[in-house]
Amino acid sequence: MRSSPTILHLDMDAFFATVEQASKPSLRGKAVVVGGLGPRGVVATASYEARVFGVHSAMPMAQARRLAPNAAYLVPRFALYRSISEQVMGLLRDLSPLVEPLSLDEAFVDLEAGGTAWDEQSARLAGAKLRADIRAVTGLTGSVGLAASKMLAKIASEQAKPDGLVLIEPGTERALLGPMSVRTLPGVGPATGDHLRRAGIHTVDELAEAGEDELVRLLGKAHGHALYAMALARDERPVVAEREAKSVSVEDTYDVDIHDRVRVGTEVRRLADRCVRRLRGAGLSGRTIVLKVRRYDFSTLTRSETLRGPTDDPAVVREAAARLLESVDTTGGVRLLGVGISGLADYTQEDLFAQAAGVREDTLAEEPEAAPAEERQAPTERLWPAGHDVRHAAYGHGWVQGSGLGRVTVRFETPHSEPGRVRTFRTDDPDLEPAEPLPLVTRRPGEGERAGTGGVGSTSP
Ligand code: TTP
Ligand code: MG
Ligand code: MG
Repeated sequence: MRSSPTILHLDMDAFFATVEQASKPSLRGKAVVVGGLGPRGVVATASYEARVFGVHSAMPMAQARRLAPNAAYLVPRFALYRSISEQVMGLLRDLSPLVEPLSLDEAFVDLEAGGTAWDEQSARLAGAKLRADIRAVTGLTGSVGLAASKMLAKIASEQAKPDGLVLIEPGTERALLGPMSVRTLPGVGPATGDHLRRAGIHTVDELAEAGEDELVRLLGKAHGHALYAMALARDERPVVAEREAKSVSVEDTYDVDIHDRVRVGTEVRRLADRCVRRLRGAGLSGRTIVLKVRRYDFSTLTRSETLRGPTDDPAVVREAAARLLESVDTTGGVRLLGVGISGLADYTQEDLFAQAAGVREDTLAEEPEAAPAEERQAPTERLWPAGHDVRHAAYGHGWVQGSGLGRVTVRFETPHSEPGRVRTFRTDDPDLEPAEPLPLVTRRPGEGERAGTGGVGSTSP
């Protein structure tokens, strides 16, 4: 392990919610919940003001509404979050060629590889400057962790939240980790956590005391071995610039061509399950399901279907692959079958719309064509998703605060205005139209550094 804290981990604070607060002055300092608003919607994230009431990511929306009835409830605007994410990742790439994004709002950076930092002082300076730059360019706050390994850098940024910077001095790692829950370590999810708890292991110190042999006995060779190393704060994983895998796929070649259509179907199901296992193993989900079929004459076909959101649900992948197979003629026999998933993402929870439409992991099958319930009831009524931007011919730019019963309520304000006032219109008002999000930061020449919007950083509890 390196001897200087030159691995940086950045994670934006309450990312989706902070973006919404930055674009909507009336929501700054207020409880904001972003997520799927359908009957089975879940919370994508909550502003720190809403977290005080116990609202958190992945919680059913209905429960969030009980806990924080007065919060603003908004539908995510992924395109906007993506464009801001690109700005942030651009700033990270200015620090080093070795930037490893983990999700829209999070990445590792190897500062040493970029020549940006080589010791504690230069690392701290680089981290502080990065936070200021992010603030100036996006108007948002992010938290920074600095340490000599990825594991500790990520733990540090968690401790720094919100709107802070924490540096873990090399040599202090074991003392810091010791009393923490085993769940702090990468790769320890709820299942492994339970397993360890039943063996009487709660803290990282207890993990280290159990010893490598015991952990291998409990968790298997690969996992036990890796976890023991983590417990001793040994983490040699390098920062990897690009995620190598743009897709995850599995395939099988058959010694004898398969002619039986039922058998082909069974094989495709098996491959779909294997592919999902691999996908989940990598902590990913994906949007596009690809079926590959090589026929008796070596002609190879691929068919793909793109879902509305990423999934890692075996039932959804199985069904999509089966649908794709329906469109392929296999009468002459097949010699190879493959199932792949591309359009990779870190969060299944991004699949909020599918969840709103009634898709649940492992229980229900995805119906990509099914419209949300509201749409089915009122096919002619225009949809005004809560939180999305609109423009009114007379009143200008605003956002949808709510809609229903043929009415839509709009708050007229922009990222740089005072909190605005609310007006209600008929949903078919010809003066009202959907609009693109406005930039969060306006830069005038020579004024780059004071371009932040000021109120946005008010996320401290
Ligand atoms: P996180 O970085 O995990 O959370 P956060 O940025 O909202 O809050 P924190 O200050 O604790 O970092 O996730 C980044 C974004 O990803 C989040 O704003 C919304 C989205 N997301 C989901 O859609 N579903 C989830 O389950 C999680 C955890 C996040
Ligand atoms: Mg975050
Ligand atoms: Mg994150």
